[in-house]
Amino acid sequence: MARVNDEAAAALQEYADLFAMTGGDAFRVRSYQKAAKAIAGHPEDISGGDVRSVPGVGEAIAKKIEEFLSRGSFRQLDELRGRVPEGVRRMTRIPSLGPKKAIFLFTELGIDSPAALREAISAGRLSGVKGFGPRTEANLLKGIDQMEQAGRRVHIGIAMELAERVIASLSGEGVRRIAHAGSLRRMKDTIGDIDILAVGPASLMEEFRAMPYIAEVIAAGEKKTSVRTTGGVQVDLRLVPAESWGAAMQYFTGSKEHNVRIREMAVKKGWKLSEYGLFEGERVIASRTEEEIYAALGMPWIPPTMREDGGEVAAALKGELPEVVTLDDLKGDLHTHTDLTDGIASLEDMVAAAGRLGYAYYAITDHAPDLVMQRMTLDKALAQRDRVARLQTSYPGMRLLHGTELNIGPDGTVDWPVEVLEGFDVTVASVHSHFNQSRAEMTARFIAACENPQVHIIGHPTTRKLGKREPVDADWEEIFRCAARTGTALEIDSYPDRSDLPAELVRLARHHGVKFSIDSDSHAVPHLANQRYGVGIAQRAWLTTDDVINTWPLERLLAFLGRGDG
Ligand code: DGT
Ligand code: CA
Ligand code: CA
Ligand code: ZN
Repeated sequence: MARVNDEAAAALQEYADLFAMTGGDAFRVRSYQKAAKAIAGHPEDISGGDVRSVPGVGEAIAKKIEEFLSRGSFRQLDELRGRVPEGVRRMTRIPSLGPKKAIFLFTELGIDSPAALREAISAGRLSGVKGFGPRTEANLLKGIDQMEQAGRRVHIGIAMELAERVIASLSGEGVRRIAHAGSLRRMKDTIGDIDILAVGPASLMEEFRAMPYIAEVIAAGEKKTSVRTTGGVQVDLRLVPAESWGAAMQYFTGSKEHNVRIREMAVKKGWKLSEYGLFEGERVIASRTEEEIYAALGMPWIPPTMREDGGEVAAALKGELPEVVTLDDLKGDLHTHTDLTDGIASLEDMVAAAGRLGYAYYAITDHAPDLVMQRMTLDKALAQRDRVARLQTSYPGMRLLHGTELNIGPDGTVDWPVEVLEGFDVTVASVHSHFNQSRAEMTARFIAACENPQVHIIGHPTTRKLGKREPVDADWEEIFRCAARTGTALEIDSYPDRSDLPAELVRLARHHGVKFSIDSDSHAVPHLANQRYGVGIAQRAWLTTDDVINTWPLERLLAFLGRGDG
């Protein structure tokens, strides 16, 4: 994935925020935001070509980006950064506090950071200030807590891209092995710090400390160096002896609870297990590969995603580890968008990218009319269906499915009538508003959606956004029972800040007999690759191909969707 695009997009987005905060013209703010989105989603590296070829990037924005590419910032951004302190910018990331209010608090009351805002609220300095009633104050305090918690962990998308960048930057001559371990290898949806192991020369540590992405060296030793990156994430790099590679990977992959369980077994045999190997006294029993270590303890190799002390060791000892679903097993994607609604790539570009992934089927599911911002109409949907049919002739090996992402209203109804819905090959129905309904109302809402025969998949079910929005409150077991009974699949939305359903709920749902769809929810070409995160969730929940409808051959999938003869 094009890293420089993300950085340029982030700078432009920051500029848009600052521009809005300082009273800039709303139309121009929109155009910066749109260009930032387009640059982030652009499949080619913008440093290689002309940024003017990105849709939505005109001359003025192109100049800013070119300056950014040459020196890491641009004049107008520097100027606004000078006017708005860093702490005030962090205040805008408090959920429920917009840029306008943040700048108001700064200019009127001198509040210049989230911590200062918390103090001001506690000291009652905001009482009587227009627009800041007791309820708003309570929401702000909650938002500050949420932000601080989120600041300590990052979602897997950020961590994985950073780990790949670090590994690429260190993979020079003399480095014989380098890989990530820890919670990232176990594919947890949030990551505390990134653990990287390497076999290489001692000079690698020095090289690492000099990398441009490093903001602070926390600890520098011969065996381990810990740093904080410019993005605020901690990375631990460990040099390990070549002959201990397997033992080190096993140890530092964790989880701690899984390792405790494994070590107990070694102890029972009178052996010792450490990051250097499995030993009987001084004698090495196994150390080079993870496979040898697990084998010596009487088990097959356990996939990292299952190493959570959730029964995997007992299952492995009995030879009953399930064969969990892998990325290669996916035959298609059932939830994707185009520029007809809020995607940024055309239908043709999205389908071409799906074709390159070798999919057997691919669904286009733009939003239905309820989300008024998207300006969808039946005419547009039908015109898109014609385009899909024409495009199909160019993809003999990949079945294009014309679908839609429906909006589940507060009462559980969806935004097109039955006769329209029958015309789609596949429908995903999701909640996009009214997140604060009571548990009973929310449960009834999902159950109504599942009971609708024209709803095939419930999209991003909890609607959480990591670090931004809590999951909705609902009786999930009740909903899972209903989904199993009605043959409604639940989505594993692979977009990393959603990661929704989360693994614990997937595991619970599976016990009720629910089927799942691992979808990318792509809004741009590079997002298609996010499927790997959804597969991580599925593995953490022990799903096999039988549980995941988009690993099935086309015929079986169509039968499940009630579109069998199509
Ligand atoms: P995180 O960073 O909070 O997302 O989670 P992890 O699992 O990456 O935890 P971390 O970075 O503290 O340690 C990486 C792995 O190293 C951990 O999963 C297991 C192993 N490890 C670290 N400290 C200990 C320990 O004191 N005992 C054992 N058995 N294993 C440890
Ligand atoms: Ca870690
Ligand atoms: Ca660590
Ligand atoms: Zn959605």
